[in-house]
Order: sequence, then structure tokens, then C-alpha cells
Amino acid sequence: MAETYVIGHKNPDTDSICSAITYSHFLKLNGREVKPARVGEINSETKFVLEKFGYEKPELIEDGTRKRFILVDHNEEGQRVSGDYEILEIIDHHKFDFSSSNPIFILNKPIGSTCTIIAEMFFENELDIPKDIAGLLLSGILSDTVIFKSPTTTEKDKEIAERLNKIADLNLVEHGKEMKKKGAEIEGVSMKELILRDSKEYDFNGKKVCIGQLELVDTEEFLTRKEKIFETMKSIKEEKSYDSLVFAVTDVMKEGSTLFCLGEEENVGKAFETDLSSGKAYLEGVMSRKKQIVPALEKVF
Ligand SMILES: [Mn+2]
Repeated sequence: MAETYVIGHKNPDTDSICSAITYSHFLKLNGREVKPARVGEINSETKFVLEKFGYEKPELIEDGTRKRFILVDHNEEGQRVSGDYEILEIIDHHKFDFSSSNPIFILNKPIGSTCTIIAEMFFENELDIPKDIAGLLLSGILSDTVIFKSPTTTEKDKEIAERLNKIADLNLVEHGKEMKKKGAEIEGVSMKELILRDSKEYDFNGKKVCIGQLELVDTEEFLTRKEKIFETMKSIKEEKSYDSLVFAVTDVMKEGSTLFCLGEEENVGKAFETDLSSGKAYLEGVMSRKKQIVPALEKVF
């Protein structure tokens, strides 16, 4: 029998990796034989979280052929591992674009993180949550909700975090800030990696659009590298033949993003009712790719 893996999306983030590990733990407690996996290299925020709670990074899978997968934190084809494989289950909190020829278990909720959904499953099934698993679940929640500041945050995320923290006993704001600072380490990292590190590809009505996001506690210094940003975006756009490459530099404290855009500037500008002819604009209050950037772009394309 082919092996079954719990796997997150390409360019894995903390929610994706922590979901894969914690949901594997949940399934094992229910007698299922599964292993956590990842599709790409983990980022520095996730590395810090795994080290803090004593976990190794999950197994890397580059081609999924002949394997069986439980997808966490993603569902669309563009974000999945490549290959020819079977999907058994999906646990997610993203917009849905998936079809299957046979019935499968799908749990999709419009809440702040996949880790919130998984934590709820532990609580509903009255399963014991070890302290380190609670720490991973909280890290996924804090990462995706940007310490509860992102507009994707719901009361459910806060309530579940509070329950988890009775076990994990962390200073949530401090832990969240420390995570974000580790994740925002940009010294010695190439501009290409900064643009693509947290990026996702979308198909908007036949247009291939890539949206990268960099969350920083303070963006001022980084934004002085504007020339380098555009130059690097240009080479990425050509290399990957994107119709449009969008790069959001999000200021966690100011709660807004500077949007860089190459290709389809008019459409992208229209989405945010702003002028993007210079390729750059500041968007007050825009922090979430999923809840704000993607839906706005979908509408105009
Ligand atoms: Mn997520």
C-alpha cells in the first residue's frame, strides 16, 4: 500500500508545517498510519518554531507520484506537490477550487488558520494535547493571524488560542513577535528569495499571477531598496513567464502594505482603487493576501 502523508503547500509557512505535524499526531491517535511531509524548504520563522518545540522538519517530497496525501492548509492545484497521486482528505481555510471523482473528507472553515481547525478537532474529540503540540498549534495561529492583527482573525481563533495556551503556557504576544522577527530576517538573503519566499501562484481567468508577501516589523529600511526590488521582479517575471508579479511588503506595526506590481498594472491598480502606473502604491489596512489581495484581484481579472 502506498504511504500516506499529511502535507502542506509549496513554499511552506508555519501554519502549513505545524498543521502537517499536529494533524499527523491527531490521526495517529485515531489509529491511522500517516507521516507529516513538506513540499519545499521551511522559512526562518518556522525553523525557529520547530527548534523551540523540539521537532525536526518533516520529510521533503518533491514528486508525489504513487503516494497518498492528506492536504492541509491548501487545496488548489497550483499550490500542491507535483505528480500523480491520490488525495484522501483536505483540511483548509482557503478559497476552494477542487474537484474529485470520489467522495473524500473535506473540512474547510473561514477562520484564521488551519491550526485553529486542527486544535478544534483535538478538543471536540477530547484528545490529550501534549504541551509541544499545543505550542506548534499556537505558532500556526499566531503566524497566520499576524498575532491576531490580520483581518482574517476570528473570535474562534482567539478562543482556541486561549484554550491551547492553558496547556502551552506561552506569552502569546512575545512569542508571536519573536517568531515574526525571526521570519523577517532579511540580512544575507537574496532579493529573489525575499520576493518568492512566501509567494503563491494563481490562475486568474487564464492569467498567471504570482503574489509574494514579506511581513516586516518595520518596512522603512527595506523600501529604500526599491530599484533592486523592481530589477529582481523583472527577472523573476521573465523567468517564470508570469502575466503579473505582485509583491506586498507588509508593515506589521503600521498595519498596511506597500504593493509592488509588474505586469497588469492597470487591472491590479483597479482592484485596490489606486494608481499603480509607477508600479508601486501603499495600501492602508491591507495585510492579508488571502482575504484582501486575492479576492480584490479575482474580481478585476
Ligand atoms: Mn494557513
